[in-house]
Amino acid sequence: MSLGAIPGTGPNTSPLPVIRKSSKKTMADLPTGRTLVMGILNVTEDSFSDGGKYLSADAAIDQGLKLLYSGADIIDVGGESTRPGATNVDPALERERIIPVIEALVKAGAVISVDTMHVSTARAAIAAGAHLINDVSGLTYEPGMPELIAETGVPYVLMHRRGTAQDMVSEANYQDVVTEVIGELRMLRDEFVAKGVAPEQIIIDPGLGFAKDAQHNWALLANVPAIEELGHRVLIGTSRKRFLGELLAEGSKSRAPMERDSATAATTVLGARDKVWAVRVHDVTGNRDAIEVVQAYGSH
Ligand code: PMM
Repeated sequence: MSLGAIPGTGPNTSPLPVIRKSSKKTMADLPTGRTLVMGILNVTEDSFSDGGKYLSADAAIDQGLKLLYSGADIIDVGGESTRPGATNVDPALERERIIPVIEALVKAGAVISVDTMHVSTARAAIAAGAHLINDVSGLTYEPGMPELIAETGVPYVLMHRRGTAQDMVSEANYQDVVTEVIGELRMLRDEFVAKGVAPEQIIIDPGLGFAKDAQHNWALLANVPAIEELGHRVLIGTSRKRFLGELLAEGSKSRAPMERDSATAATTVLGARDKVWAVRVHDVTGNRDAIEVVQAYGSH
């Protein structure tokens, strides 16, 4: 999509696309009657599905606007890949990648979530106008994160993960994945609340694919209502993940990430029927459509 064709954008007279100010949105402006769609914007070199595509601010802002105009309720901007084996990104480089993108998209009227594990990046992102922090670090969260979330009052996605990107695959050992993940999420939630975070700020995510194999993911997806019993909004992220590629494999050949969107939309239907707060997805249009179907079905 050329930027000139997007309403509210002007000619590219500076190194970044020119975006006219649109009315700023807040979390309170988001719809409440349906599952929300969080569109994924990875400003990274190596994310498994879209790594390297949006590494320049220009390309990232363009893609963010596309997500916005396709109907994303929230745009999740990340500057560090979280896939198994990914190398850590210096928080200064992470900020350099994402802050101009956050500023531009906030100006364009987007609600912005920031996918970061770093307190310094989260602080800078909030100062740049980000509305919520999405932290995938789980049990290995950075010291100071609860205090920052308590101080700023922003919503916070508390996701389950054991270990780090480097060693989480070997941490996928559970006797009873649903009970253990819920227990660990409860413990983390209690730590955050003890440090001053209001329970209403916390959004829970079971962290599909993070220290979990395919069977663990399916078990968690089938038990979303039990996760909701923790008493928080729930976010799920299945989009184009490996367990869907394995499900649709032909022989030993996993289905390619870009060809997993229909299966992703099917998981969105399941989540929306369980009334999850939001789904984190690459294909905004397809998943918004899937949610519309659930809404229509539920109204009869
Ligand atoms: N998955 C990825 C990255 N961030 N955040 C949350 N809250 N939940 C997830 O499941 C999640 C996440 C990995 O996917 P990507 O590399 O396509 O962004």
